Amino acid sequence: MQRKERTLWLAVVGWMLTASCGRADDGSRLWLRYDLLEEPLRHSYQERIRELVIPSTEAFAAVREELLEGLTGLLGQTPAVRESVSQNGAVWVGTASTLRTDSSLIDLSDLKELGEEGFLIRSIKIDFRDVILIASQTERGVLYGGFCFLRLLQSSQPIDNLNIKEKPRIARRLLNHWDNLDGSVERGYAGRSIWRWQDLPERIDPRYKVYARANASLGINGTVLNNVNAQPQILTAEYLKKTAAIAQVLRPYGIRVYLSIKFTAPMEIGGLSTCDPLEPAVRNWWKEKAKEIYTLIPDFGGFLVKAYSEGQPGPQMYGRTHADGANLLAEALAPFHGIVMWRSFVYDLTIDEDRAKCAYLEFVPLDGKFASNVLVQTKNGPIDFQPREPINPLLGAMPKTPLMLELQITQEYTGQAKHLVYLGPQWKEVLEADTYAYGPGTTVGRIVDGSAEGHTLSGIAGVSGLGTDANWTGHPFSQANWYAFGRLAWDYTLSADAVAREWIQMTLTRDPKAVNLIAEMMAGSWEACVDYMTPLGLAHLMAEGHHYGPAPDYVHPGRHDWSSTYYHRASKTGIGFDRSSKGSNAVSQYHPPLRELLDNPKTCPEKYLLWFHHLPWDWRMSSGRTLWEEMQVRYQRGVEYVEWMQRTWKTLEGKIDRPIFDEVSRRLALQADNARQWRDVCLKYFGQFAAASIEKKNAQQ
Ligand code: BDP
Repeated sequence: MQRKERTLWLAVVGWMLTASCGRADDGSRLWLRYDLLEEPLRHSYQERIRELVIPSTEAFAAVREELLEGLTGLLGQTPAVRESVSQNGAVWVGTASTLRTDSSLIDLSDLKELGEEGFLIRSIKIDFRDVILIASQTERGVLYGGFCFLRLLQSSQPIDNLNIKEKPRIARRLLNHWDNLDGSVERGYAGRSIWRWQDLPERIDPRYKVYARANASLGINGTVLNNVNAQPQILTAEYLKKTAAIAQVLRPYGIRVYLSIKFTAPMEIGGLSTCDPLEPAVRNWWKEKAKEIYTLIPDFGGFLVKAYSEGQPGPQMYGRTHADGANLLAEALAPFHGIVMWRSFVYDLTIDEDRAKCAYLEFVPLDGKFASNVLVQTKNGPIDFQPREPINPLLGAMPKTPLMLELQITQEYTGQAKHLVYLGPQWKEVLEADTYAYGPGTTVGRIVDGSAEGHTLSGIAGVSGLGTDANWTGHPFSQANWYAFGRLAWDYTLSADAVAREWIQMTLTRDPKAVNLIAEMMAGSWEACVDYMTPLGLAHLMAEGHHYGPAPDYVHPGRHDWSSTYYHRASKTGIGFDRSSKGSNAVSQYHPPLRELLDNPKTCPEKYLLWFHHLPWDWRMSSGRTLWEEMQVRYQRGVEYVEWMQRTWKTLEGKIDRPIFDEVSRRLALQADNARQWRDVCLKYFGQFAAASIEKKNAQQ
């Protein structure tokens, strides 16, 4: 063989080997890998999916393309595309209007109740032929139905007798990017911003479309492109053109763009001398700006605002309130049906010494004062995305205002992209938590979806942290958090475990044993992180600035609420922040009987114990151990869980694509080191106080 031929031959053999072992995956395809299914599953699906009946119009282009790509990949053959059912095994896709013109044989009476985004997937017979119907009132609903159908195949579900009806519980399901215009990402751990502002609007990165598909596959229908610590330039004509170019790629996938705005924009880019929300010139500026935006982006979603918080400007500069500020923007957006998402993440300690109380004290008096197109966007807990927090007391305390829930997908305080921490269980804990606002059963989910208070406007946001890394999220398992956020935003009654299993099968492996093991790893990974970082209701022990490693002794030179010691208050007498009625009385911000439950250290759930109480080191826990012993057990338990994940993952060698397997192995090793470090640093630090207290007690005896 000639040298050239030999090289070619080797290349072909190499390609065949890779193809036969499955594609070496770098994670870039996310859960949209449509690799060939195994037999006999594939064959059974092929029988049911011989042809795809779908309109050839532009409105159906996205779902048509996705179904064709998905089915071809999974089944190894391309279904025939037709305009009407011609054989057994048809998948018939359409909206109420396209389906009705085709046949009067199908009953579409229940489509209306599914709203604009809902869909049904149903096994029916047409002229004795087996047909799978995917239908909705709108093309967007059909797209969601199409993705749902593909998910069934990707996760090996039976498709014989389908009768699925779904509609989202929450209306606005958004990602929040904390991306800066220079390409950096605040709290992003997966490379640079995916938005290539310098290339826009001329050059459209192909990843925008993958992003749109991935989000649409989950039902995410909006995205805030830029950081809440906003730069005013985003509202200049130049950047609005760039934004419009992104909007154009996302539109066919039902995703609207929104922008974070800076309150001083009228001064910084508009040349005004004030940004007082009651000033006519300011109101006019925003109105004109809204017109300009909607001329370029007719379906623009609205504004997200961080005001008067952590150095951001706000209406308070002019003695005005959050409501005055929000209503100024709401007035400008209203003619175009845009909304304002005004954040409640504020902690002005002149209002109260206890940071956890501040937002409630500022916002509750404003209930009823916000315009009807304003949502108050509220983090799940009262402080700031700690590994675990009790629910934010604002949830259930502003009946006249729709509250949008803000969760953090990017793992700022949970090991960033280095730790395997599946946040599905955290979000379930939040969404299922009972606020008791209108009696038992008033869960956070029911506040957020609007049902408890009768709001039609409802929303949920996840801070994304996505970046230019090939796998989008840095840690391959952080993809699962993006996935889980989207699925729970659509339907928060899904179980975290079910969602994890879908993701595993679509992304990593369909081997049932491997799926079980990985699901088990994921299930306890968040609780483990809580254990090795901040067990028993502790919070904010992370190093200042990067928020990664442990620094329980940290004291900020200027702000005590940025010091670890402010949060844990460890001393010889005990540990914890007394927020009971004898302390800061933050418990009073919760509804009874939750208030009383939290107020009493004997009934306060132990997971929140030190959040609400300052207790002596020998406080007796339900386990019979002292508080100090329990802390040691928890820190150790967290470490052991990570070491167990490491061992378990090793047993999966050969079952997971090599690059992903290696990447996860490396990161688990680092996580185990980090967990041990967290345990050792925290126990050593707290141990000094515990030991001193024990010595003192012994001396007294
Ligand atoms: C904190 C982050 C900070 C954000 C802030 C926010 O550390 O970078 O700007 O939240 O939500 O978690 O505004």
